[in-house]
This record gives sequence, structure tokens and C-alpha cells, in this order.
Amino acid sequence: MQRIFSGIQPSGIPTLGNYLGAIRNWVALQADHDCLWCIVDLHAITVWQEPAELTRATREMAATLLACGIDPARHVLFLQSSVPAHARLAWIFNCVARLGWLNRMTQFKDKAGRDREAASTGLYVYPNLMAADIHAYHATRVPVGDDQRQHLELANDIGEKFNHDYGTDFFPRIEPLILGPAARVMSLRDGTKKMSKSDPSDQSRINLNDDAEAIAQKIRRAKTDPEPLPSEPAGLEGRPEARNLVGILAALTGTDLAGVLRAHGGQGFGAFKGTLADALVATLGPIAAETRRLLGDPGALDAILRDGAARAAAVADPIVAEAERLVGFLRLR
Ligand code: AQP
Repeated sequence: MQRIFSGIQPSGIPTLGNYLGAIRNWVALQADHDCLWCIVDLHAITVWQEPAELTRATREMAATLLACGIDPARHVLFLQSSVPAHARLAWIFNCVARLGWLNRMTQFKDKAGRDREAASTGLYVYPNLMAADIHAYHATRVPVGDDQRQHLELANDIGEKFNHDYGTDFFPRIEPLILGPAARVMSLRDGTKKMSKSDPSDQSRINLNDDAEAIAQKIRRAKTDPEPLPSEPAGLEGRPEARNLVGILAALTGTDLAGVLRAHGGQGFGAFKGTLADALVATLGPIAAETRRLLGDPGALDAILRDGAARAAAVADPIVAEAERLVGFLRLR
């Protein structure tokens, strides 16, 4: 069975974007893959995180993933910082990757913003740590959004250069698993910007712990345009906010843009937003309730994460030890 690795940052409450673009697909992949699901707290601190908030968000992320259907018995759910193999291999990769390669990464440019001099060096070498996350398990399939394609190519460049430099074929090639066309959910305030858990505006996103009232209110206030819905997808051209809301309903109801527009074309946004809010509450309500139940027993949550870390380390430690041996680190007898 192919080994899959994927991660999510505990940088806030997971959003509808994380759910439709990642978590929901992860749950489906569990049926026929051997999966490692990692809460990537080392990645999260590449931008400032309030310590107490990071701790809280990490447990909340674990509870939400479980509530969504991540199965910690048949697969592995763990925290990145609990498995030192990630940081050990990332350091080796810092010494394999070239500055020129990292300079081309568009996500750094986006996340660092205008004042690049003030960005953390961690943010700059983020892709090297991501390469280590995957190669530490010899994972060959990585489910990612389209935005992560460039980082995966870099992970392959790093693996190849390591293999070339040390005369080995130790690190296998990684194949991206780009999942479905519904992969990108946009901000409710700006249809050209991705929905993000760290967006300063809470109104820009649906959090997976929002209650029915908050969901209905956010959808009511979501930016739209004055035209009614078109009856075909071509009519959504140049209407990013309308396209986003139609795309969300399509993803929730297992259809596509055309399917939603066949049913709702011609409708004004007042009525359509009501239908969308109901569909969101039907999907997210049970997840929020189960998350709350799980958060009521932090000891049980921590036990799941501790067990996951031990099982992840059992896979990664021998692989990273072999990489260190290939590099020539003296292994003490
Ligand atoms: N808006 C989105 N639509 C579809 N997929 C999304 N993902 C994130 N936002 C959307 C997918 O969720 C997975 C985990 O993402 P992450 O937490 O590692 O980092 P991110 O992509 O940077 O997500 P956020 O929510 O925007 O976090 P912050 O605000 O901290 O940067 C990934 O597979 C991602 O594609």
C-alpha cells in the first residue's frame, strides 16, 4: 500500500477551506492508503504565534481532525514537534537545498509580504522542512492543493541532489495527489483571495467550530454582486464571489458548478444564501459538536497524539538515521 503524508498548521481554527480542500479528502484516502496525518506546529511558528494560543489551537486541531473522521487507530495522527526526526532531516536538507532554489518559491514572497528583511529565516527554509516531513517517511504520495505543487517539486529536487551527492537512491520520488476541482475555497469578503484561518477578518471565513447562527450570519454578509445567479458556469466569469459561493454548495452537495446552476440559476442571492447556509450547517454542525465533546477530555486527546508520535517515530527514526549515516556522521558504538 502506498504511504501518504500530509500536514496542517495549527495556526488557528481550521476553516471550511481546510475542510473541503484537504481534511475531507484525507478521510476518503484512508480507505486504501497507509496515512500519516501531521499537525505541523514547527511550520506554524515560521510566522508569529502567541504561545498559549498555539497550545490551544494545536489541541483544537487534533480534536477537529478526529471529529472529521481521521482514524487514529488504522492511521497515524501526530504532532510534528513530537518527532525530532523532522528537524534532524530538515537540517541536512538546509545544507542540500540551494539558495537559488528557495529564491524562486512564490509562497515565501506572498507570506513575507513587502518587508522581506523582517521575515523569519524559518519562513524562508519552510520548503526544506516540508521536504523532510515527507522524505523522513519515504512517503511517495502527498495530497496537496495546487498552491503546494512548487514545494513538492523542490522536495524532489532535494531528494535527487541528496541521492546524487551521496551516491545513493535512498530517497524515492514523490508524486503530488492533486485532489478534485473544488480544491480552492475563497474568502467570503474577497473572491480573489484564498479563505485562510489566519486572515485578520473572522467574517472572511467559516470556522469549523462556528455555530448555526454564526454560519448563517457570515453567509448573509458574504460579498456578492447585484445580478441573479446565471444558469450556466460561463455566466460566473468575472464574478469571483458568486463563483465561490456556487463552488462551496457544489462541493457540499457532491455536484459541480453546472449542477448547482441547473437547480438555482435565476435565483437572487437572498434565497441562494439561505440554501447554502442550511447545507453548511448540516455538514459542519455534527463536526463542531463532536469537536466540543472531544475537547472535553484533553487527556484522551493527548494519549492519541502520544501514541501517534511513537508510531511515527518508529517509521522515521531508522530512515533519518540512515540519511545521517550516508552523510558521514560518526555513529558512536
Ligand atoms: N481556502 C482553501 N481552499 C482549499 N484548500 C485549502 N487549504 C488551506 N486553505 C484552503 C488546504 O488545507 C491544507 C492545510 O493547510 P495549512 O494549514 O497547512 O496551510 P495553508 O494552506 O496556509 O492554510 P491556511 O488556512 O491559509 O493557513 P494559514 O492562514 O496559517 O496560512 C493544505 O492542503 C491546503 O492546501
